[in-house]
Amino acid sequence: MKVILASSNDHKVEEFQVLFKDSLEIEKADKIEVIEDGTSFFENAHLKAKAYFEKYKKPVLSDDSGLCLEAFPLILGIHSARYKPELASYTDKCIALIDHYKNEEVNNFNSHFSCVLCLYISEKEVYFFEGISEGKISQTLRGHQGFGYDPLFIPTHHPEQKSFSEDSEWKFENGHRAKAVQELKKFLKEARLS
Ligand code: ITT
Repeated sequence: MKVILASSNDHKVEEFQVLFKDSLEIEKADKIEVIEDGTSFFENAHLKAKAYFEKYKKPVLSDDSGLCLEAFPLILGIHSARYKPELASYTDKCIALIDHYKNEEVNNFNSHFSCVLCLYISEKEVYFFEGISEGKISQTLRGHQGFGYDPLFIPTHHPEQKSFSEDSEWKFENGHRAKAVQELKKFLKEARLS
């Protein structure tokens, strides 16, 4: 099956191209500005997929994702892309987050990444798949691979406790996006759509 990827984040596109190597054919589309005012990753993934479907009238795959902090549930989560817009780079945003933990004297570094995919085949065929990575927020920036908040995130199950940015290969195979994609692939196989 061929799907339009409803994302303007090149890093996500790159992960999807690897993850769907032998199942879905991913087509990039011109960016559509979507107001992500849903109250969950599911609602925002749905809003993005619907907007692209209405324009292109073809099956669409969207991704809404983010980093959820146990100690500060309102800071990132579904707002992850909009944290401190005055800071130009994700390096600066990550440093600001580390400082936030220090300033608030909070030692609960538990967190998780969530990724929700929405496969919008038609108005009546809309499916969701979720993947979660559990981990901790690092107190220093670690590594140079990946994107976004990867340098801050140490996944619980990494055998050497490397951050996503120190081992993006591990992330590609075991991360939240990979898990959501596995669910989607299972669905495609069962529905004989792959
Ligand atoms: P699209 O909506 O066009 O797909 P976006 O970057 O705006 O692109 P989101 O609305 O889903 O995507 O924002 C999620 C933000 O959370 C994203 O910009 C990153 O900063 C962060 N994020 C999501 N997944 C991540 C990952 O795997 N690693 C690091 N940061 C991630």
